[in-house]
Amino acid sequence: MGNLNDTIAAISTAIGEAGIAIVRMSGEDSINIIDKIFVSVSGKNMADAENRKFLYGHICDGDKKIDEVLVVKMKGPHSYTAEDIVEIHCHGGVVSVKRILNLILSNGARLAEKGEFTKRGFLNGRIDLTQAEAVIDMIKAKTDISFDLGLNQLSGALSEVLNKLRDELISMQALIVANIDFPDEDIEDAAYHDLMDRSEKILNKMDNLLENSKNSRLLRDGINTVILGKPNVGKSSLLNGLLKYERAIVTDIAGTTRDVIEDYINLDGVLLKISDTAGIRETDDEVEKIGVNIAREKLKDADLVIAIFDISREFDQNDKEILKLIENKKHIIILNKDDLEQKISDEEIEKYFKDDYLRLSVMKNESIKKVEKLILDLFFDGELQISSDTVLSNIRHINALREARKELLDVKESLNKKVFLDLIEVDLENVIAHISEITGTITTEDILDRVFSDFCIGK
Ligand SMILES: Nc1nc2c(ncn2[C@@H]2O[C@H](COP(=O)(O)OP(=O)(O)OP(=O)(O)O)[C@@H](O)[C@H]2O)c(=O)[nH]1
Ligand SMILES: [Mg+2]
Repeated sequence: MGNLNDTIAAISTAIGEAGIAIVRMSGEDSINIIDKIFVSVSGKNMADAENRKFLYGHICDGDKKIDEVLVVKMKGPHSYTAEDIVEIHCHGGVVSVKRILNLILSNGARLAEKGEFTKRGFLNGRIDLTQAEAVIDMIKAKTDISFDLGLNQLSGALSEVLNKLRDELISMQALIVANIDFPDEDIEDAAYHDLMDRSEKILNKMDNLLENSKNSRLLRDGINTVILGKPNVGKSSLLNGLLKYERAIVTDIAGTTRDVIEDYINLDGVLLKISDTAGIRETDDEVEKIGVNIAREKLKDADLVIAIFDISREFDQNDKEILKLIENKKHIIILNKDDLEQKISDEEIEKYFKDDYLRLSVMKNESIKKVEKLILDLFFDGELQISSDTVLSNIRHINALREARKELLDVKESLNKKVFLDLIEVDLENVIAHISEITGTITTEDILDRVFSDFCIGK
């Protein structure tokens, strides 16, 4: 990604018809560039304009007026990127923004890459990496809860928790350094004891964070739900019922759904990312076969599987196969088509499903409500509070903290065995590195690329 000395520009609002749109620039040349292309009605230029106050006028290419605009500057370091920023508020729609952007680019700015404005905020030390990630989380949030998680993270709440952990680890390290090669064995013994105590306390904190992260990850990213069943059991009917509109085609022909159909459902504030799949059965039809394989693939990442069985048909090999597929997955079993004559015997129901099922007809509104309630109960015990200290929700953070925890367990083990302190110090350094990776105190181009490639251009 480009250096920090050049000036970047991008359209920051969504492209399309709208009341207004915003084009912005960041970098040391921003104000020079705007003064070449902006003519204010008051005659003032942007260099002399008051900080954070709009000037009204026109963007002009020589004598030609490009658009009527409002322009504001935000001098660094008190800006989003911590650099000089200029925003041009112009008419919405595609023509105006493109004309203005092109004019800016031909006057020396470079087109910003994805997330580059936020990345500059990070590289210039205004925010840490978790705060930068919070920005994209908020933009992509589909529920109030996931938005609030982002807002909380943006405030630096997570950074504070992690920095504290890091400080505690660093003070352990200081203690080690002070005691390496200490001739007095009693003092050395006390040091091992003290270090053991401290690592236990830190491990507890890590465990709490990881435990809380289970729900918050689901709240942030949504519960990945896959509907599974042999053909014609009512999978697409359930999807439509949950979505409250006819998203998928429903027919009485087995094998209607062939591709995976995905959509989002906001369940009382909880996001459900739901996939309706092709009915699973042995088939010679090549297209259907691909669909069946994709359905099996989908299962791997599922947080929840809703398996549907049709009680108006015989219980067969395909059904057994589906039961096997969901064995080790968090699941809900639906015995569907309760309004029709039952063909599965009571004995079979008892044998294969015990009492782990909902018996209903997905065509009925009240059934859909039952399914919704069961999903929420399964994940949140009916309680949908995110506790105020639940702040770890990003899978990158969770993985790094897991690594840190693993290394700290090794440290504890070594302390127990009274391994030489200088060796323990090396392991401790790794724990600290994993924590620093989360906030971005230590980072690599690779991590940054991954984080910012998720952004849109202009943010
Ligand atoms: N009587 C009755 N019919 C149902 C019920 N649920 C679904 N159906 C019907 O069963 C047929 C199949 O429904 P779909 O929702 O398309 O089933 P599917 O599992 O998605 O089928 P494939 O996509 O072919 O795998 C349709 O004719 C539905 O109207 C139910 O509870 N009762
Ligand atoms: Mg279907």
